[in-house]
Amino acid sequence: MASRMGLIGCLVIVVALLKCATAQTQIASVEYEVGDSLGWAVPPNTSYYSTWASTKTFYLGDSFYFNWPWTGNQNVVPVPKPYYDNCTSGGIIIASPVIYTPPSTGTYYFICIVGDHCERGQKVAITILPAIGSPKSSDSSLTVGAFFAMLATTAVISFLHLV
Ligand SMILES: [Cu+2]
Repeated sequence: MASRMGLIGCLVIVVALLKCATAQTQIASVEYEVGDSLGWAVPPNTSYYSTWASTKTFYLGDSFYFNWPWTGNQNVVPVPKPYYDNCTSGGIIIASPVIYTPPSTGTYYFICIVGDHCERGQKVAITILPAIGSPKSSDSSLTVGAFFAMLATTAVISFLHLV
């Protein structure tokens, strides 16, 4: 009875280690609120959103919450760079607070085309880098996890030889 409990204990450890190895390969995505506490609004200065973006590093899988619950008169328009640079109206207006998850790496541009909001700095450029846990790092973490799982399996086998 005692030996059987020991075997179960070892199997639990093996399963836990394998789960740990799998978890390490998953990408930890972050949801950002664009503009932090200001949300998506006409900012106090024209460099507000570029400063906001420059203080962070964004990875594939991250999402962006454009939040303006307290004032209704905003919108989000994904635009190409020339539109962003010149505050050109055009493209598809996303009219309500939205969470956007860029589908690939690269730079995404968003502006608000209500009145002169874009000219007053309500625009943001978001550069998305390849996800953390790219093949190199996930391979090494998987190897570490797999090594410990193998070690635990060896312990189970040794244990079985003892009984
Ligand atoms: Cu606006």
